[in-house]
Amino acid sequence: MLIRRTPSWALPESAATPEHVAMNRRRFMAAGAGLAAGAFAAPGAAEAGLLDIFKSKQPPAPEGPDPSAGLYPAKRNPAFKLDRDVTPEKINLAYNNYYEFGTNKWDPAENAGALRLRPWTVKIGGLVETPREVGIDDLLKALPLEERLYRHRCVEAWSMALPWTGIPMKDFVAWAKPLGSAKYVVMKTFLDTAVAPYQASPLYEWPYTEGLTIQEATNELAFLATGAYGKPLAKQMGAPIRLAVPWKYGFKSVKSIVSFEFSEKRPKTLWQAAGPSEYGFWANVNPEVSHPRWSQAQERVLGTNDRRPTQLYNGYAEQVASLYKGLEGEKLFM
Ligand SMILES: Nc1nc2c(c(=O)[nH]1)N[C@H]1C(S)=C(S)[C@@H](COP(=O)(O)O)O[C@H]1N2
Ligand SMILES: [Mo]
Repeated sequence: MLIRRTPSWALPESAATPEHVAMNRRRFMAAGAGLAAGAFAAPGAAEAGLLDIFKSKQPPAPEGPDPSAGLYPAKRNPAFKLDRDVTPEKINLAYNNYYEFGTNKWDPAENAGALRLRPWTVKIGGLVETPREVGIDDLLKALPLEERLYRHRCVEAWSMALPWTGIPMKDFVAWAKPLGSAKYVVMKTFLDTAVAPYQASPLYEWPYTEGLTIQEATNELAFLATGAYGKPLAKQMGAPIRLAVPWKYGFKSVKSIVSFEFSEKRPKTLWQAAGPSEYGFWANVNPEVSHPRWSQAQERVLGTNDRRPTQLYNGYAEQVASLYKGLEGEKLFM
């Protein structure tokens, strides 16, 4: 029998069940009768079954060296400073939310090896001057990389701090040339159940979908991370390109992006579809607005025994608060 040693920093506050998923388990039970007869006995069984299929069919794909490795480390932009230590890399590599590869924090590190990073094509479409498809290496050549130190605050009330490398999103948006009518940029993760078995799970509307307003996407903080800790991103962290919007709860920072679509319409995100009473479009960090099932007043700082007070907009109010003037009627903090 396999006994997993869980390091102390990985212990969640209350339960072993990832907090995102608890509500979905209930939803699953409620919906259970309507599902394909006998396909899944219970969520636990569904998850175990998906993992078994995955493990028998998908040995980690062998890949050559990352062709973008020479771009790292990139020059650090000194404008972005931390009020705490950087979280050790080994923690960031071992404690992940990437539900395509499983719902336990250690699942993505074990399972994301099946993801193939080349060729990787990014589609840019919708309300743009010229829709196009670009290979990740051409994108990395077209737009200069820089390193930034950012905090990261998950809606589950844990936090990290890390050195991302990537493309300021406002540079990317300028390069994509959206039309004046575009109000949102919608981002999606790849969809391939052969690689990511949990995308066969009926609990969520795949692929993982997120969005920002154009004003948010062109704010100086919005960042498209292609690396971390001075090298290309690890698969479990969302290689080869993921969003980093540190003033919002972590679920906004969509991983392994394959499409950017500029739109007049606000998208329905995966988490909004899964739990509309718990997860919204804006998801700005606010210690005074509790999640329906837990407080957001404090956060566990991974890799330490610290518990810190959470800050409004995760400490980035100076850069982003003005984005929300006139939107006070919206649910900005869920
Ligand atoms: N495609 C995809 N992107 C995702 C997620 C996910 O499950 N799938 N989880 C989100 C959540 S809840 C968090 S906290 C961060 C975690 O990023 P990290 O594992 O690099 O810390 O990724 C976000 N992006
Ligand atoms: Mo999260």
